[in-house]
Amino acid sequence: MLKIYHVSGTRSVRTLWLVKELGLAHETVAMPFDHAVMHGPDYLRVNPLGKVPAIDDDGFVLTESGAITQYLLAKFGEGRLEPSPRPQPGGSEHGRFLQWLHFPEATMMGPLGTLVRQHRLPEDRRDRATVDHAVGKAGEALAFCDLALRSSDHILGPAFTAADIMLGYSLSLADQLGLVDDRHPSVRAYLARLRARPAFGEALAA
Ligand SMILES: N[C@@H](CCC(=O)N[C@@H](CS)C(=O)NCC(=O)O)C(=O)O
Repeated sequence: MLKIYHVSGTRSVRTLWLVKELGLAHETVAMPFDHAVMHGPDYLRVNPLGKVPAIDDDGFVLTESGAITQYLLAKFGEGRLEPSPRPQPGGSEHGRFLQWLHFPEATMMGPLGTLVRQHRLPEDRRDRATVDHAVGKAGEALAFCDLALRSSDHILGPAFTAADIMLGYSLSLADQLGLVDDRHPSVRAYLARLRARPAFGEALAA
């Protein structure tokens, strides 16, 4: 049975959302967002970095939400949640799919993570220059997404794909941080479309 190590509200939402969209049988191993648990001996045996998500697929352990997404699609997807026709590795459609699978983690989550950490600090301990820089970088990423979403319902066209799962989690976090506003009408409409998907709601509630 595919095991998914999950902490509510974190990047493991992406993995739960994906398996729910694909209808894959799985067991969710839920943990609290507690350093003592995530960096305790039991979980460090699964992921020596103490981070989620991690999956255990019949003894094969894999980390990194983007890699997990590609692995599960390749193993169980049969072309579902990929652009159609299924893009050939080495072709431009595949390249564009990879760009939008990885941009959300590689470019967006850095500044968003900085802002989450700064917001957790008492106001007098926040570093204004760090916050301003992260808000600026997140703003650039949001403007890029808004432009890309102006002409289509989903990030790669009319159809929902796994790239929307990777991106939707990051944009939802940006929204929680108050960064999505009137400058991002296409992102707002896109988030409303994604939030209407039962699998996203279930993953967020888990
Ligand atoms: N690039 C990794 C990042 C994983 C990550 O940083 N996860 C956070 C939760 S959103 C975490 O486990 N933090 C706990 C820690 O670093 O101790 C991925 O996409 O899976």
